[in-house]
Amino acid sequence: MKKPFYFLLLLTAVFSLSAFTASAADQTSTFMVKGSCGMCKKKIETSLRVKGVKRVNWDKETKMLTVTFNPEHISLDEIHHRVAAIGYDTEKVKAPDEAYAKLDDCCRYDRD
Ligand SMILES: [Cu+2]
Repeated sequence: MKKPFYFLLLLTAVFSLSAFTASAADQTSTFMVKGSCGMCKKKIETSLRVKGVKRVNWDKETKMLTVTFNPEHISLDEIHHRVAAIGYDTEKVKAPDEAYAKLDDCCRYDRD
């Protein structure tokens, strides 16, 4: 009569442990992304609505992007490239000139 109870307890322990390790795999990274307005914020954050990205926030004032992701699904490098692909320079990856040229006037941030 006690056996099934212990088995259930063990099962619960195993499940909660695996849930814990899954979330422990997530990484959070903060880096600079150039941009200017609220529309930039929307576009930058939308470009990262992909599998593996759990949370994303770009701060218009500080130009810092904070992203929480699961490296098993997406790499930090890929995250930089996704943002650069739509016209925004990141700390590591410069946006292609064609993508920058396509930005609306209000989104044209100062480029070095
Ligand atoms: Cu903008």
